[in-house]
Amino acid sequence: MEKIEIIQDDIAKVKADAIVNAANESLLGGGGVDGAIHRGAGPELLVECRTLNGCSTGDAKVTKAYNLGASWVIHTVGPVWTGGNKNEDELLRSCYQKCFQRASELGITSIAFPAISTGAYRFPLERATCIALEETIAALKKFLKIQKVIFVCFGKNAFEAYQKILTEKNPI
Ligand code: AR6
Repeated sequence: MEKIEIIQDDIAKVKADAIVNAANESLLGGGGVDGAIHRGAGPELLVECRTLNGCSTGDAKVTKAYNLGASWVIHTVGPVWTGGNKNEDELLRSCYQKCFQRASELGITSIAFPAISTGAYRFPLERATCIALEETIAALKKFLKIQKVIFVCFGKNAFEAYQKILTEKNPI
């Protein structure tokens, strides 16, 4: 799976056609990835976000990326982890599916993801990473135009979890 790259960085610094934002349903900004993306993009991003009427959990909406090193931001809203009985797995799966669908509609070739829901929303990291990689492997078979998927990890823990699980899902 040479189309999948795992790096340790700040997602707001990554160059890709689209950067995925781990947003909330208001789409009006927040902390973590959302804060870094809004700071990096500049205030025009919030102006555009205000026109979108929010976003449901598990869905994804597109804006321009303004001052970021990307053409587009795909805002998705991950589920808040409340123990696993509130459809959290399927909602997180849906985030990745919708992001790839939007990427395909945009006709882009590269996309960078953060570890959606694993920060403020407390989704267990390894469980979320399995979902992220399963959906990515499926999407790369479906959307042949996408050449590069970059997972941007914040810290060594996430980086090592992604590397381990990618090797398990794709043993060669
Ligand atoms: N670059 C890459 N990864 C990051 C960065 C960064 N700059 N900052 C944090 N992470 P989170 P969520 C990692 O909380 O769990 C916001 O307030 C972080 O270590 O950004 O989906 C929104 O507005 C974690 O592994 O997103 C929502 O209200 C992962 O990115 C809420 O947080 C996601 O952490 C969404 O929570």
